Amino acid sequence: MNNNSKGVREAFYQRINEINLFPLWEQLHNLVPQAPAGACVPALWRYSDVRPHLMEAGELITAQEAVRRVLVLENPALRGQASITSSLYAGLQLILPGEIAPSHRHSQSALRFVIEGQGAYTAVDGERTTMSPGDFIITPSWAWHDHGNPVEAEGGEPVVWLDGLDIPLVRFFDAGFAQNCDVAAQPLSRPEGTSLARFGNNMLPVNHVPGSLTSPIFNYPYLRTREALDTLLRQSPLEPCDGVKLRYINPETGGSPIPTMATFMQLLPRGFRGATYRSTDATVFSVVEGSGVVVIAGQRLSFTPKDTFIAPSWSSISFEVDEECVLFSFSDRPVQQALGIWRESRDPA
Ligand code: 1HN
Repeated sequence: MNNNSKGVREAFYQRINEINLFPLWEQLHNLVPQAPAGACVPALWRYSDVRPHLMEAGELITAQEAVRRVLVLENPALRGQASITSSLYAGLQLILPGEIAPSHRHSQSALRFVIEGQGAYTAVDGERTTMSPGDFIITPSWAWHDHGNPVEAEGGEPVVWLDGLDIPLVRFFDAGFAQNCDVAAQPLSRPEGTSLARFGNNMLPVNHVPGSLTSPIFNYPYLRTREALDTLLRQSPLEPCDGVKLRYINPETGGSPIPTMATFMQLLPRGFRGATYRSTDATVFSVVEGSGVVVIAGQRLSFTPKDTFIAPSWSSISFEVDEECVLFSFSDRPVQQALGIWRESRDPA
């Protein structure tokens, strides 16, 4: 037997394994794949499947006891990791009339995309905003935040939103901290609407000094977004893959509203047959309006309003819809762009 026979090598590998070493040459192709080859797979959660379980959770535990009453959407290929993609977390959160989800803060940034119900609020750093379906709401890193659903004269209704957090990313860096507030509902220091008036009209207060990486707007109301898409649909050419698609911005920088997550809203017109797109940022979609089919890595997935689905990194994605559809989406794009590794490609229509 010579030095490079299989048995000799295996014996060598076993010996070095004892002291936590392995030979790179056996793994090089996996460590540096020719194209993204993550574990994350395409998946779709029908809201009609999830909602009964979420409402049952509402009978099992209060928001106060749970702190956050959430059913986590876990990628089928990443079970046990609280991850919808390798870098992102998503869950559906329920708050019932009369409940408070107590105030806390953490290094992880969060976004809320309101799915169902009226009358709940979220409070961030001393200001409340009322949540309506389709609103995109931000909780910056290390900002105190609590949620509530005050009982109205009519009794109120359950409110559900999609949470998106950068939990796996922060975990990767082992950089997470968290703290509970002494009071369930944080004290308020500004009337509702202050942030939007100050920062949400393509203007900034004249003496404003930017002090954070996160957008100073913390509720981007659906009504405004929807109106912009509707106008553009009637007045502008369609993009072959995306239809009409806008990205949300931090008005101080023009960059993403949250440093770790980009967010988008797009409108697909009636009868749209989209061209194929791919990008290195695995993307979570939430269906706001309309039903249709999304083809992800060759898999045809039918969607209806309030469903959530994901397109993994570098998987092909295209849309086929008969009725007008509106889709919210988010991804880790700004992180990849900051690192210079983000790529996209658009097939010719
Ligand atoms: C969190 O703070 C919220 O504030 C939701 O609503 C989900 C998941 C993990 C850690 C913190 C919220 C969360 C979370």
